[in-house]
Amino acid sequence: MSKDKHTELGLKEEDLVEMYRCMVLARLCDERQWAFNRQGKAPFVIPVSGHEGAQVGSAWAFERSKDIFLPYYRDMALVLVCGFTPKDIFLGLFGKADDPSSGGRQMPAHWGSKARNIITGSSPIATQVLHAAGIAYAKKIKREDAVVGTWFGEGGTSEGDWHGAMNFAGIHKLPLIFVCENNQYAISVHESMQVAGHVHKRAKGYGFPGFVGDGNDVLQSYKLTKEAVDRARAGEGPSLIELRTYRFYAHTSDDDDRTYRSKEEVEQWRRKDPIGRFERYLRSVGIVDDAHIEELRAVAREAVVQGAKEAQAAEFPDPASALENVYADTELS
Ligand SMILES: Cc1ncc(C[n+]2csc(CCOP(=O)(O)OP(=O)(O)O)c2C)c(N)n1
Ligand SMILES: [Mg+2]
Repeated sequence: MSKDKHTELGLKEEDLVEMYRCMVLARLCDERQWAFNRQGKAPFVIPVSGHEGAQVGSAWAFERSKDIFLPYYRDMALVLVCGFTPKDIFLGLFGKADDPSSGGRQMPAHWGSKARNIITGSSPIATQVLHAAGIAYAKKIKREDAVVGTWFGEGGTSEGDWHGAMNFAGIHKLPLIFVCENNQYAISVHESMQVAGHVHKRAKGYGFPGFVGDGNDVLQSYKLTKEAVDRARAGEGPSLIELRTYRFYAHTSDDDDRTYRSKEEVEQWRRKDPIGRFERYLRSVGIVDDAHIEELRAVAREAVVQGAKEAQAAEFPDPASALENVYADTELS
């Protein structure tokens, strides 16, 4: 009898259930944050829905205790894998004092957490990719057993920073994995007007391998990334993984996607929902049934409702502390 797909990948039942839980949590947090935005309670939302398979699959390939994560703003499901809780997500959304990313100083979705090896990013796209190359270089020089992962959209690959990091990684054979969540749009700009050729093929020009996979298939996203992480840990250098996916909502709460894509196109991609697909796989191998799915979803819903409630009740930062961790402490004469 042939083995199940996940067994071949070395994933246990507990892994799959936890991966599914993170995907569902991200989706529910996303829906909740949109509701807060529409109620006027959250000024700015960056949605994750549609990207959960690519994010959870790729993040799962890393070792959370020692590897380093440099995500971009859309990576809510990724940071949930790294240990963020729904409460953490909402603390950031509301800019509360206990927001783990910046204590309410950054825009929402600029993820960071020293305790979870997540390096906070800046708003200019692809800057985190350069930071990742620098960190991977330091890890290599210090001979530390750590692989660095950085995530970005296909729009980010048009930036000079991205190419500089790719070149540097290729020269120094860095333990660095570049993960592109290609959702085919950079705000309103379609991939056809953004990317000449194909993202994954660019790796060859920098002397290391590039791969493309279905980002709405969490297990395929895991497989490609895990193979890349294993190569990096064995000293074989960087890889570029392009995961093809789609975002279900507008770019942010400040965008109106009806002006550049059709309802039919969105509907067509919703039918390839990574959560539904994973659920069907889990059922097909007998890991979950209707009752189990309902129970998992109910627990996730409760965690989101409770996390949002606690974050709403939490304190804002003290205005007197506004400059803390923003500027260095200097003596004013
Ligand atoms: C250097 C820079 N240019 C422009 C912007 C404005 N901007 C923010 S997100 C974005 C689109 C990025 O698209 P992509 O990299 O494909 O990621 P996605 O949002 O689709 O996940 C742009 C142009 C920016 N933040 N930084
Ligand atoms: Mg994009």
